[in-house]
Amino acid sequence: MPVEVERKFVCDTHILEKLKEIGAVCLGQYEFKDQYFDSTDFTLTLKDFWLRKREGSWELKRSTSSHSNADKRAQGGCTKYREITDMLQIRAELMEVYVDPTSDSFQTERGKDVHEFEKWLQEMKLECFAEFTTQRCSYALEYDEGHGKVRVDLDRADFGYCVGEIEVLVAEGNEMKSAMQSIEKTAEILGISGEQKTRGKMEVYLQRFRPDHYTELLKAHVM
Ligand code: V4E
Repeated sequence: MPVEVERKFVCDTHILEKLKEIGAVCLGQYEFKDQYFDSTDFTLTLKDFWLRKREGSWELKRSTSSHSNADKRAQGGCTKYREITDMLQIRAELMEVYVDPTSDSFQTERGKDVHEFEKWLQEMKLECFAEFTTQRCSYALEYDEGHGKVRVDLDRADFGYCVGEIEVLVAEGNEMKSAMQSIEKTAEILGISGEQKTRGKMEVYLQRFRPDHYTELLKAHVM
C-alpha cells in the first residue's frame, strides 16, 4: 500500500524561478474537486482518517500510526499517510474504526462497486463536510543520489488559499527514511526554512467554514 510522505510550504513569488533553476519538469496544470466525508460527531477525522471523493474516485488517507501526527513536527514537518483507493479495502478500514462489528452493515457484502459503496456510506450516515476545488501545478524532480522521485505541487484552492507540497510516494516500511531525506534536501534547495509550520487546505477550510469541527480536531491534536 503506498504511503505519501509530504511536507507543506508557503508558496512565495520566487518558487517558480527556483523550480526552473533546479530543472524541475512541469507535469501539467489541472483542476479537481474534492468532497470529504465524516459522521456528524467527526468519528473519522478525529482518528486522522480522511475519506474523500475526488472527481468521482474514492480515496482514504489515514495516518501510518497513531503517533504520526503528534510526531510530525519532530520529523522535519513531514506527514505520512497511507493512501487507499480500493473500495473494498476502504470499507474494511472504515469498519475497523466506525462500525459496530455486530451490526448488519458489518455482515453484508458492500463496496464492490461505486453504487453499492455510496449506498453503504449513506446508511452509515457519512456526510460531506467539506467541498472545494483546487487548481494544481505539478512538478517532477529527479535526483541522482539515490533519493528517489520527488514531486512538488503548487495548489490554489477556490476559497482563496495557496499552499505548496513536496511529496514522495513510497511502499510502507524501509524507504521512509530516504523519502524524508529527499524532502529535506528539496526543501533546502528551494530555500524553505525548517521552522515553518504550514497549514494545509483542509485546516484553513475548517477554520473558516466549520469552526466547531476544527476546534474538536485541535483538541484531539489531529491538526
Ligand atoms: C491527510 C489530511 C487531509 C487529507 C488531504 O490531504 P492533503 O495532502 O492536505 O490534501 P491534497 O489535496 O494535497 O491531497 P493529495 O493530492 O496530496 O493527495 S486533510 C488533513 N489531513 C491531515 C493533515 C494534517 N493534520 N497536517 C498536515 C500538515 N497535513 C495533513
